[in-house]
Amino acid sequence: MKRRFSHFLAGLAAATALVAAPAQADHHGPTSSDLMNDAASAGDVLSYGMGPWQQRFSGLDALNSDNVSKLVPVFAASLGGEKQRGQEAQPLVYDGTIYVTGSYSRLFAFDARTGEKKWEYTARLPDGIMPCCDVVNRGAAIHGEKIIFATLDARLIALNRETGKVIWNKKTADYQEGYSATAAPLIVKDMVITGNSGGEFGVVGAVQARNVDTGELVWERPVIEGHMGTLNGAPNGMTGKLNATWEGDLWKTGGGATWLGGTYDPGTNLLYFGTGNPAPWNSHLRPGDNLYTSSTLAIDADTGVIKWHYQTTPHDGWDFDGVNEFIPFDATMNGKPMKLGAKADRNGYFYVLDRTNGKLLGAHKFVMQTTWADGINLKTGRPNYIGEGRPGAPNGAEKGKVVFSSPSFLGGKNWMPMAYSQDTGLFYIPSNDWGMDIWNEPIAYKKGAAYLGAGFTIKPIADDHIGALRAMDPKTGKIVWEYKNAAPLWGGVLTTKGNLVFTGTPEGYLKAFDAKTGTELWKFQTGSGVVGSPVTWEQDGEQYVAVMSGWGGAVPLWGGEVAKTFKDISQGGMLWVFKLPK
Ligand SMILES: [Ca+2]
Ligand SMILES: [Ca+2]
Repeated sequence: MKRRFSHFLAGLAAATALVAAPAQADHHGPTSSDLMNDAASAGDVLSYGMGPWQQRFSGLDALNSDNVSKLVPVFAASLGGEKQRGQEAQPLVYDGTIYVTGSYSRLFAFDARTGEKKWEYTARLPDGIMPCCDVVNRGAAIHGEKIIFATLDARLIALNRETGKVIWNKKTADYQEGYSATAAPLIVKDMVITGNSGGEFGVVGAVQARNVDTGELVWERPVIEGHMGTLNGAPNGMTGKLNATWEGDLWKTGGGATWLGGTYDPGTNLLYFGTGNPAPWNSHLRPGDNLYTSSTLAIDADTGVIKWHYQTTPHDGWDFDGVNEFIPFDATMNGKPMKLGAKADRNGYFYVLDRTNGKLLGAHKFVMQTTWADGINLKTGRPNYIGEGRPGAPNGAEKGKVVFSSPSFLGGKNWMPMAYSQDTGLFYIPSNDWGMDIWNEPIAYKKGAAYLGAGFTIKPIADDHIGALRAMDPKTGKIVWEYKNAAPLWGGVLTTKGNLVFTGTPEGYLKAFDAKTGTELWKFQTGSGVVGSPVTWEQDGEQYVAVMSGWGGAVPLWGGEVAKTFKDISQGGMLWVFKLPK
């Protein structure tokens, strides 16, 4: 009853919550309808992104811009061992327990009041795993008595959330072909929905829906045209049209990894998944738009059928990928209330679409520089490409013409999720200003080997910053405020009704900003770089904030000159929890 009582305390959607949660829910754990209600239930954090829209907005305001300067730690809990590296997870909070995934495919349960460890699960990983961009994991999903997470060898594992014992353990793809998995699963209608990683190895991006109780496959939708989908074990139609935008057999190793997972809109019953780069990176080897890479796909949650697509970077030649999260929001545009969705793409543009049909309504640059395109044509939906911005074709064994490109392939924004405030109507985008020298090389596909056909060196483009947290007005495309950070930002964002925006920095700080003005109001040094996503909830009548600390991710591995500048940041692996003093 405690959890439901907190609905009343928060004064949020109390009636809906009582109807949605059956009497036995407290005993067995959250139901699918509890998960749909996660944004309104202030006493827990049940899902990645805090609700199916993943706006990362909390209606709590006990902690606010007037008192956040007094915020202090309650406890810190170590993930221990020698396994550190990037800690990109978002914590979940339910029934007095904080669940957090760690690097190297680990899952921990901590007492939410004391920080004491309840249990720990470490997946046994084979030697040959091929994660491109650090041994990270971004979070788990709760359903009933289960907690579910993906592992670096491309498996999904469901554990009993009280004991940490395995309930089911399923292979989703073959890690020896280059598949891996790092995203938090999404639970919709008693199905666990996941994407896959491995776009640098010529895998085929796909979305899978599995029965949450058994782990059995319900449907699968490959995202590269020519491949067949399945539903309940039977063929369910080809994705796109064979060879329409791919030549020959290239679609068989076409990439498009759906490595970040997706969002869900109960109103339209659509899943929104971003798809990654076409493979190989060398675009001269694969003429055409290469659908559906570097796109947002709207997928029917019941059948896995693609309802619409919008491709942000047709014929991607820079690993701009396009996997970034698509966040549903409702707003009035041109005098009309509309069902919208927004995406801050790695290519440096912020897109606003009609989420019912994929129609492009706005596209705005959110970074300092885009050398590859001079705007997006709102009529055709296509970028105005700058010809000299594309790296040249190799000449025989010689590498092609080197071009300077901005953003770098690590993106105007990478995996780290933005937040949307229903109060300010602004998106808070964790972005980066940087470029790269990039060139193409010959390459042939070889199973389980890197399939790039390109080389690169990442470089700064500004004297005073790489990272920039930007408040974007989705109606006008105006940057309302920005906070500049020396190191590249690589952590998620949280915003609250208390007029607050939280995010972490590689320099080790968790910071709080005024949501309207961007004034920095509070910071705390966590001892290692913060690349996780903060959350907030209400517990025992007080508002808590939690975040993971632990520097890593793609920047230290692939960041070139930028990585050298920040090589002295200490590693870590710590859950930090904060509240106001009594
Ligand atoms: Ca909640
Ligand atoms: Ca990629």
